[in-house]
Amino acid sequence: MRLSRFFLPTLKEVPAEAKIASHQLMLRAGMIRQSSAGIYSWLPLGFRVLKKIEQIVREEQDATGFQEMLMPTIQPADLWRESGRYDDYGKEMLRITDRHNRDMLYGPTNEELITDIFRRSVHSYKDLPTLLYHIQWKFRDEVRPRFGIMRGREFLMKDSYSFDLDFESARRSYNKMFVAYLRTFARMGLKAIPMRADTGPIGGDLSHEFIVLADTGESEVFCDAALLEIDVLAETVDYEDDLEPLIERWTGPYAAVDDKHDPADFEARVPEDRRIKGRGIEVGQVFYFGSKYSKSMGASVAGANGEEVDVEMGSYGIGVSRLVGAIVEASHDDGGIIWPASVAPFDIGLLNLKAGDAACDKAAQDLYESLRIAGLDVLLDDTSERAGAKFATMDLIGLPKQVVIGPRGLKAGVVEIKDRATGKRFELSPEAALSYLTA
Ligand code: P5A
Repeated sequence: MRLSRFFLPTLKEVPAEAKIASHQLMLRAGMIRQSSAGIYSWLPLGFRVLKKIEQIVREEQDATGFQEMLMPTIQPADLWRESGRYDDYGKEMLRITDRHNRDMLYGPTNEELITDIFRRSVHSYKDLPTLLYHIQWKFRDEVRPRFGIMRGREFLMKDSYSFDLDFESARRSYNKMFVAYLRTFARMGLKAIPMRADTGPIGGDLSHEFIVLADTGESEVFCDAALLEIDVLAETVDYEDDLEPLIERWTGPYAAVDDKHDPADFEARVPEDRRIKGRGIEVGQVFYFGSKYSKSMGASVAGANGEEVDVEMGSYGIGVSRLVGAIVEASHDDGGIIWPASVAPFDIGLLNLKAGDAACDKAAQDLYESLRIAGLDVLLDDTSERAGAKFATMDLIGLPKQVVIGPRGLKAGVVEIKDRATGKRFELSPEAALSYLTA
């Protein structure tokens, strides 16, 4: 992509309405624009990151045996009357009346809709477990939408649902998802801490929130530093044998607690030099709620002996759009965003410091083509801005690697490579730069 044609409306000033770094940087980097309170448009740079995150989430769901589908944003109120949540949900639910005067709503979550699909199609224990998910926009009329897309009213969620025959297999589904979440966040360069949680309006009696440490986060977390040392991506998980010990490591003696639980207990069991107390952002939450919805909505199957059994359910959410903000919050400096490579909107920013100069244009064009042929996503700054402005923009939008091509370097036969995260710079010949970047 050429920067001269890329829609990237960056801002020089820090927007006054943005109180935290991620919101400021996402506005300044031309990633999002507010359309009304808590409702945002995703501009091309932001949309690229959102899609990258969504894809990582999708891959880990698929690998865990959940199947992707797509449910609508608009739901009939009657289903929510069946579960009893239509009145419970209160003002947070956006209620809509269609032209036939039917009560509809913009879904804040999908337990009712998925249970309706399930009960109409699955009738035998032989079809369990049924494991489904979708990635769809939700609407919650939050009292205080704030921090940009972090607490929006419209937001993108991945929500999964499991239907099992009994408690044991339902717990297995829960545990599998638990590990999938650890892997998902680790792939985005995040250390997410699972914490026992209240179930709120979703209901049920077992729940964990996944919290990313950040000073501006809304949740309080106490955790053992030993948890952050575990490398979940290096763990090989054989679901049958390794799941329980792995879960035990995260939820057992090292487990995090929040202020609703017992900080004294935390101090009793975690040595002082390993105590992490801080704030964090909730990027996901998992729930086991047994037969809460299956009972009220009549989702049962015939068991092995022919008796009708209410199915055991769980639901599992990830804030896909919130994750964009959480990653920026966790990874930035004074110059701007520092994208982990796995979610970066482009792999490489290629700066032509003297667009219009024949040698610079040719060197930039050649390297651009070669990198693209090697499968890398490159943003080529071919504009005639001054060098200082080009550097500032590249730092702001945070691409992991920068390659700088200028007339002086070219005379010496080199280009400069800069690593955005470490700030380290070094020079290489264009050919060596190509092999370095494609290695
Ligand atoms: C689990 C999936 C649920 O709704 N039902 C289906 C369950 N859980 S949840 O915790 O309420 O939401 C899941 C994740 O969505 C993100 N989230 C938000 N993101 C941005 N703005 C909001 N207003 C918002 N509300 C929830 C969070 O990451 C949450 O963990």
